[in-house]
Amino acid sequence: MSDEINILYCLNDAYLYPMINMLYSMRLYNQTRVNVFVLTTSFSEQSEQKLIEHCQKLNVNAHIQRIEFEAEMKNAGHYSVDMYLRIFAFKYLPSNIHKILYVDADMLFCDDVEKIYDNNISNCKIACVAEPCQKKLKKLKHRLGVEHLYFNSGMLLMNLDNIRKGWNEENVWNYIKRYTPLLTYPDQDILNVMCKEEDLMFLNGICNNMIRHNSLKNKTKDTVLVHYVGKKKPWNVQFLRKHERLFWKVFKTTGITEFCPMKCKKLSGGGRKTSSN
Ligand SMILES: [Mn+2]
Repeated sequence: MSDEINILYCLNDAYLYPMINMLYSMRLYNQTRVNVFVLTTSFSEQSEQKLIEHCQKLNVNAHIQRIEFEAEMKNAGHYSVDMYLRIFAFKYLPSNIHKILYVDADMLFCDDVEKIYDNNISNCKIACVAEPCQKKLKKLKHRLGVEHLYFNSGMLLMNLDNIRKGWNEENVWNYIKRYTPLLTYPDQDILNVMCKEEDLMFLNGICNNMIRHNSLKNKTKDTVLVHYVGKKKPWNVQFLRKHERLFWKVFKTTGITEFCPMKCKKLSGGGRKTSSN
């Protein structure tokens, strides 16, 4: 068991409510001291207030850090620059933070966060979950020269000390500049390129159970973290599948009334670029 848990989000206003909901889901299974760090380029005052208010209710310490981050990088589709911030976590987070769990905001806890957090990562930089279909990624991996299992970057348990020893800002930028023309999933590809086999520890798929709205797959019973991958999220689909109904079941407990599926549908249809893939 840990004395305290550090959790990192990198996002913008569009993912405020899913993130708050995720913290509520975390508290259903865990009462340990939690520090939540938010790295953002564009969080509004209003979002900040809202987040702090809910973190107080949940007994979570919130640290919001606004980052000036102008990058000449591929900013494709529904991706935002905020998601790149996770790669620079080692630089922006205080040096007394040694271990942190980065999570996308399009996820929900279905079990105790410590089942992920308590993994011993002293000998690696990042613990993560491999994408379930490596065959489909063969070409992409070949193009990028990735030899290890291609991992999903939605959940990254980071050993920040080991990362600080191995990476620096300049070499990350060099990777980004060099690989930008080849990227499909921008920040995820970069992380896969930067990490070598020995930097990684692969965790069980239940630690990042990726489910697409259109797939027939369902959440496995022992899932710790469900990940709503793809563009269709529980808040912008017309019909909810079983694992998506879970999102709204938890949401009812937040007491938030200003976020509903229809409103969000408008929001995501407005051309706004959001974080999290
Ligand atoms: Mn995601």
